[in-house]
Parts: sequence; C-alpha cells; structure tokens
Amino acid sequence: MFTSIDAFLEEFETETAITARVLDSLTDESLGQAVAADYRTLGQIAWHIVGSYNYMTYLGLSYDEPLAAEEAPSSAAAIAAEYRRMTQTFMRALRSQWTDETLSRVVNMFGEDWKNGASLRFSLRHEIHHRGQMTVLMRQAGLRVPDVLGPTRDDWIAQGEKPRV
Ligand code: NI
Repeated sequence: MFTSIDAFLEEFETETAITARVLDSLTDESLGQAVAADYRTLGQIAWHIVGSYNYMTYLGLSYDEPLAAEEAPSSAAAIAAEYRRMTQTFMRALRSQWTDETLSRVVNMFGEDWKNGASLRFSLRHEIHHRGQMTVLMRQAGLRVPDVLGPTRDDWIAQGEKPRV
C-alpha cells in the first residue's frame, strides 16, 4: 500500500503515460477484437480501464468533472481522450482533497475494509493487468504494440534487430 501521496503520484504518472501510449495505438477497427467469441473486446477492456476511475469516488473523492459514460465510445481517439480527462480529474481531486494521513483511513469497499493507500495500490495493479490483456488483443488485431515496460518485438524489428525470444 502507499503511505505517501507523492510516492503514489510518481508511480501513477509513470503508469498512466504507458497506458495512454497503448490507448493511442488503438484504431477504431481494432476495438471489436476479442480473444474468442463472447469475451470482452479490446474496446470494452480499454473502456473498463477508463471507467474504473469512476469507482475512485467511492473512496470519498469528489470530481470537478462528469464521470465517464457507461457505454464505450466507438472511436479509439475518444477513448484515449476520455482516459486523459479522467486521470487528470482523479489526480486533481487526490492532490486537493487527500493528505498522507488519508491513506491510512479505512473505507469499506464492496463489503471489505481497505485502507485508502491499499486501494490506490490495487487500482494501479488493476490497470496494469487489463493493459496486459490489451496488448495481446492488439497483436491479434495486427496492431503495433508500443514500448510498455521495455521494448516490444516491434521495437526490436524497427531498430533492425532480430526479435529476441
Ligand atoms: Ni477489472
């Protein structure tokens, strides 16, 4: 769990920059890609990441902008724009409404007691998990996968290197 807002924000800014890079690589055509029939599509997973910022208001944060809509847009650019809007809105709320002390406060989330600092940690892990699912679907859709936590196969090829195994 996090015990400092600054420590969280440092990690948050690093991870959200990566997620934004992944979202910027989506195309409208790719949004319907699913791992198999009846599974969540790439667009639905992307929108689930955006929508998860709505849940942060359950921790007592209030936003100065509207929540993300229920239904996923059909435009990849709109999803990426909404992601940036929601992450900025969340960060503004966090910076202005919470202190390091707030992080050790316990809030009941869906029947379980969580310290706010643990909820922040969970939210990052949740986003990273779904981002990983997205990169697999991006491959299936034939998209180029950008650098996530190091160069991807596409980066090696672009640099004239033999892809490593
Ligand atoms: Ni989820």
